[in-house]
Amino acid sequence: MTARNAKSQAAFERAGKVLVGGVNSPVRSFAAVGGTPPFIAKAAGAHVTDIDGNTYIDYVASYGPAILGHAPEQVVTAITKAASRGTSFGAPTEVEVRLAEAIAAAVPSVEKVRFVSSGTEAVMTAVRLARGATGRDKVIKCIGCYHGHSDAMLVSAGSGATTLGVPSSPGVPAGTTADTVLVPYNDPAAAKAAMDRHAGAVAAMLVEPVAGNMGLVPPAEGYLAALRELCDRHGALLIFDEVITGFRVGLGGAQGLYNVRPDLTTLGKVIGGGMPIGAVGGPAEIMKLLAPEGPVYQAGTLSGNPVAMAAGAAVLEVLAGEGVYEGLAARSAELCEGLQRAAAGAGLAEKVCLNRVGSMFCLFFTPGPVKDYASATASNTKAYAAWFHAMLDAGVYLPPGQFETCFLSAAHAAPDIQATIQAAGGALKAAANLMA
Ligand code: KE4
Repeated sequence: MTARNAKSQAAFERAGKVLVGGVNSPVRSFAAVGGTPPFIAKAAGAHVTDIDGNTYIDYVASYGPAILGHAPEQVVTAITKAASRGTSFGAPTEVEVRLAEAIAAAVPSVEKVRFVSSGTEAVMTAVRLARGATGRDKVIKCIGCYHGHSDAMLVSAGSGATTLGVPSSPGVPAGTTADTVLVPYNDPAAAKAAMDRHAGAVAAMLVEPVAGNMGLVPPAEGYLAALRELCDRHGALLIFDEVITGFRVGLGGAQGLYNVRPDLTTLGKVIGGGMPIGAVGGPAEIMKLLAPEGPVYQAGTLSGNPVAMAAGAAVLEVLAGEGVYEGLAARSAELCEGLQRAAAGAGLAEKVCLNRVGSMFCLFFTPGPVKDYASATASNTKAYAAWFHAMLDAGVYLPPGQFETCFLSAAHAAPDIQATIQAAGGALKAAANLMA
C-alpha cells in the first residue's frame, strides 16, 4: 500500500533538486519535527488539501495571514478584479490609499503608512527610521522575538554581561549586530538596565507586543506600559512589531488590546490577505522623515502592489464587520478548553502549558508558566514532534515546530473544533510516552 503522502514525498525529493531544502522558507521543511511536508494542492475555509488528496483542519494559516480562512470569496474576487486591471504599475493607485486609510483609521498610533513587501522589510525600515529620527544607533530587542531576517536582527545573546548581540548566522558581519542589544522578554528591569547602560545611544526598543515566535507568549501585566515609560524617559522610540498581531488580536492590534501606543508599528500578514506585504506606520511627525519627504531612504518596486492592496482592503473590510473578533475569541477559547481537557485525559494536565491571546494559541510541552525564551525552550520538543505527527495523521495540520504559534480563522466551525479536540486525546497520549 503506498504511503498516504507518496506524492508529497516524490514532490519533496524533486523540489530538493532545485529549491534549497525543498522549500522557500526553512520552517516549512519540517526540520523541527521530521517527516515530509505535505505539498498543498488547494485550500478553502479552515481546510487545506495536499497533492495526495489528504484534507486537514489548518492551524498554520500561512503563519497568520489566513484570518478569514483560505480563499474567502471577498478576497478572491478582489484579487481577480485587481489582477484583470494589471498587476503592477510602479505608480500610485487609489487602492493603496484606501488600504492605508483603513489601517490609519483602525490602528491607534498610526497616522501615516509606508507599504513594503514583507515583514522583514517593514522592520528593517522601521529600525532605519528610528535611527534616522533619533540620530542614535543602538536597538534593544528581546531574546526569542523574531523580526525577520535583516542582518541586524540575526543576533543571539552574546556573553551574559554585555547583552550585546553577536551574529546568529554566518554572513552577518559582527559590526552589523554590534548595535543590537538583547534582553529577556517580559523583563522590564533588564530593559531598564540595558537602556541605562546605553543611555543616550538607544534609537529604539523593538518588541513583539505579543510574542509569537517562541511559541505564543503574552506580555506580562504592565510590561508594555513599562517599556513605553522607559522609552519616554530615554528619548528612544518604542517599535511594536505587529506583523503577526496587527489585525489578528483585534482591529487595533496589540496596541489597541493593551492600550499602549508605540512610536512606530510594523505590520504584515493579515493586511495582505495572503499576498506579499509589509507596512510601517506611525505619527506623521516621524513618518515624514522617510523619502521622498525626508532624508531616510527607503524604496521598493512592488511596494503598494495593487493586487496585494486590493486583497488587504477586502480582508480589513470583513474584519471591521460586527462580532468577527468576538467569534474568533469564543471559538479559540472553546478549542483551548477542549485541549486542556484532552491533556488532563492523557495525564498531562500538570506537564503542558497552553497560552492563548485571541485566536493565537500554543501548547507547550513543559509545565510552564511560559513567559520568556528560557521557559519556552524548556519544552520537550520530541514530545511536540510526536503530538504534531499524531495530529497530522488524524487530519489536523499544526505548525511544524514547538516555537511557532497556532492560528484559528473565522472559517473554523464547531465541527472543526470538535474534531480537533477529539484528535488531541489520542495525540496527547502519544506525546505523553515521551514525557518523563
Ligand atoms: P516576513 O519577512 O516573513 O514576511 O516577516 C518577518 C516577521 C517579522 N515580524 C514578526 C513578528 C514575524 O513573526 C515575522 C515572520 N513570522 C514567521 C513565523 N514565525 C514567518 C514564517 C516563516 O519564516 O516562514
